Amino acid sequence: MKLYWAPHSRSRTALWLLEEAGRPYQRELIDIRKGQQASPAFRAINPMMKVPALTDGEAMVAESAAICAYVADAVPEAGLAPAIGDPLRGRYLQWLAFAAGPIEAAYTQKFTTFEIDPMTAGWASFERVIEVLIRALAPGPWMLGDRFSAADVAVGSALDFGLNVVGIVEPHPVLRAYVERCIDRPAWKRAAEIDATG
Ligand SMILES: N[C@@H](CCC(=O)N[C@@H](CS)C(=O)NCC(=O)O)C(=O)O
Repeated sequence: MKLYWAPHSRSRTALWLLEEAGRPYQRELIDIRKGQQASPAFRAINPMMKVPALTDGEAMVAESAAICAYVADAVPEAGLAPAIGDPLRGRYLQWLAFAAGPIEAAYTQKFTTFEIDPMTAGWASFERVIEVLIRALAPGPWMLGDRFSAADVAVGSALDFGLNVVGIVEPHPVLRAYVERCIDRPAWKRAAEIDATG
């Protein structure tokens, strides 16, 4: 597998997942500050011209949550995804999609402060998204209870960003403790080191 990435970007989520998976992978830097995401070669991999993106032989996948799902399924021995048929698979897919959809949209609403009827907005509201996460994480330690999964990589990355990077999420004790558990994982630390040093 090869990860196309840029430091200090959403690539961190994919890096963390690949480090959790533990299978050797290659990295190719796409310098988004120099516009390399617009090259024809990279556009063929991700027409959105955004990192991260991943190739695996002839397979191509972009979007952080999809990369999490792809790698978790590709490396089953890492135990990052409940198997098809496992009842936990439902909530697992839900939280992966929740990171990509409602959390991203809620953050955008918070940044830009636009008003929208919660019944119309697919994410309802920033407040409801955060409340749902607090309730889901209260039993802990992970989104699926005792079981760590790729959904934690997607949700944990988003919550770290909201709490620690931009500070738009209030430091509720449940959320803070969850992010601390994420940050404490060896794979997180390796990803952070790669992100910092290239
Ligand atoms: N929905 C995408 C968003 C990826 C994204 O926005 N990447 C940013 C960096 S954080 C990027 O590549 N920006 C470069 C550009 O838009 O030119 C995902 O979750 O992977």
